[in-house]
Amino acid sequence: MLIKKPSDIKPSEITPESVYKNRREFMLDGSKLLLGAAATSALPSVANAQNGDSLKARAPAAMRRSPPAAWWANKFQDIKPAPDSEPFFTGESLTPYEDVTIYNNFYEFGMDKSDPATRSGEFKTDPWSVEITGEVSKPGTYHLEDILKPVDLEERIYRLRCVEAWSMVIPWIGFPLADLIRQFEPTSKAKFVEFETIIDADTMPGIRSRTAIVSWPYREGLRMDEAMNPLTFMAVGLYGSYLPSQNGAPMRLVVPWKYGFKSIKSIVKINFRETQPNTTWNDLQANEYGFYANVNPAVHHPRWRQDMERRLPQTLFSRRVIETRLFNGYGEHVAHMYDDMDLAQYY
Ligand SMILES: Nc1nc2c(c(=O)[nH]1)N[C@H]1C(S)=C(S)[C@@H](COP(=O)(O)O)O[C@H]1N2
Ligand SMILES: [Mo]
Repeated sequence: MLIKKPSDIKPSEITPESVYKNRREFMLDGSKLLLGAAATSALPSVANAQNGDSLKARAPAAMRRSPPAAWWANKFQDIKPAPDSEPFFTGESLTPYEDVTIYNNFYEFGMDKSDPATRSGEFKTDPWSVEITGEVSKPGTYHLEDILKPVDLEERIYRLRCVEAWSMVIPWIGFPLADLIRQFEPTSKAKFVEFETIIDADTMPGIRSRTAIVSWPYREGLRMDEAMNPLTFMAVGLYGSYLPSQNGAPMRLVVPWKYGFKSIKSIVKINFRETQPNTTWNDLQANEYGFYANVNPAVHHPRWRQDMERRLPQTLFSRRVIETRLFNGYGEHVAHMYDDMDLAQYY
């Protein structure tokens, strides 16, 4: 996001024609994607999935993904479907599976939108452990299986708004971050939570790249009340099945009222601290990317309009540009956390 001047932004990021073309290219060259032929051939049924469909009705193609390890299959047998009211559901139509899993930002795999899908085939998500450190009574290194044991999986349909002015509607599978945090019993000194993404140079070509702009690991953070908010979600799946690598497998954060860069992927470390952590994009360019990063049409960004967004998918025939809402439309549930803050100063 950072180093691209407007003149560097690829047409694929701004024109509906190119978005459409990229999708066609993918469909014709599905072999490059490790999704496999089965998933590709079943895409149309998923692309037509509607918000009101049952979880199973949405899932057929995604369901053909094989689990990262055997124990995942059990965990995914019992998923509570999304309710039919806000904020855990939205009446807007879903962004098709193919767009959600091909148009990605995951710089560890490269900077082009299609890189995460085409270059993550070697990425290993099992075994996976998460290190819990800092202000908690139960620090340690935990297997993901053990972290997931006590949590109940549910589906949530959320809007995702990237600071680059595009947005999607995604049916996630996961559990509230609060359910994970409580397991480790934070102390009264825990005022912030810091997250880190894995660094695996062997399987992440973006990390080996000499032109990478991020100093790894990718880091993000939340204030404790934000982390405990019922909307803050840890996703381990989407469209009824296991999370594809390009979307942050095996476990990634989803904070629907903040710009997408807060929703850190493939988490291996969670640190509880008294002070506000440094975060990747804020370190790189503080005037463009704040720590809070609440979606806010009134806070200007030097390179992308923040009062409008392109809702994906777009085709040659429909360029869906809609108004961006304060807190991405979730204000009723989150605005109270910022009552005494100037949102223009703490952007
Ligand atoms: N580790 C890591 N997490 C990341 C990113 C990244 O480059 N690396 N990109 C962020 C950005 S800018 C966005 S918009 C979302 C995109 O999530 P998606 O590809 O699942 O739609 O992931 C976020 N999480
Ligand atoms: Mo983003």
